[in-house]
Amino acid sequence: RPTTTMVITRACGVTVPETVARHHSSMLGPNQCCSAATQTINAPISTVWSVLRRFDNPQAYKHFLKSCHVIVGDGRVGTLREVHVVSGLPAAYSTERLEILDDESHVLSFSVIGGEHRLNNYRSVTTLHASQSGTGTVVVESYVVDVPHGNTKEDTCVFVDTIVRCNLQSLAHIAENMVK
Ligand code: A9S
Repeated sequence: RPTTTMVITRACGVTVPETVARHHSSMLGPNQCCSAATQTINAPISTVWSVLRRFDNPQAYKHFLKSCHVIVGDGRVGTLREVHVVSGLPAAYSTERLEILDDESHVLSFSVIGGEHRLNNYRSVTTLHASQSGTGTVVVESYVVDVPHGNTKEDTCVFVDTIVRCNLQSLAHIAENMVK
């Protein structure tokens, strides 16, 4: 009986272990787009996870957010938060629901359920993996979102990819500073 099943599958443009691939694959509607980003971090999974898992404190690493208030819930699945956005973005606030929080597999997912912005039905999944060297972390974040009226899939992915990449770079800096 094999002890490891590290089968690698492509999901939404990135290669991830089969154990989490299903989380990164979702059905796309006709007017939706999806993409994914990865980030290597020189810090253990436990350190990265300790920052990522805090659904009540996304502004710790998401610099486009200026505040977050939990509306209902205690940080488990179903918790709702309202995040307010810094000025300069085509958005004011967003209401978001925690969909998955798996402390064993290191999977977090949230969906956007309302607010004042253009990213309707946004849903992302973030998973953590051991890096090749074994001492670091690889983060994979994929998302699906409706293409806003008047925009193309390409425009939408460029906009969202920019935000996601900024967030992952910031997560890397914070986690790396925690282990220095
Ligand atoms: O928060 C995330 O993890 C990712 C994204 C893409 C968040 C986007 C955002 O919060 C803004 C930053 C405000 C940009 C939403 C929901 C809409 C925006 O227009």
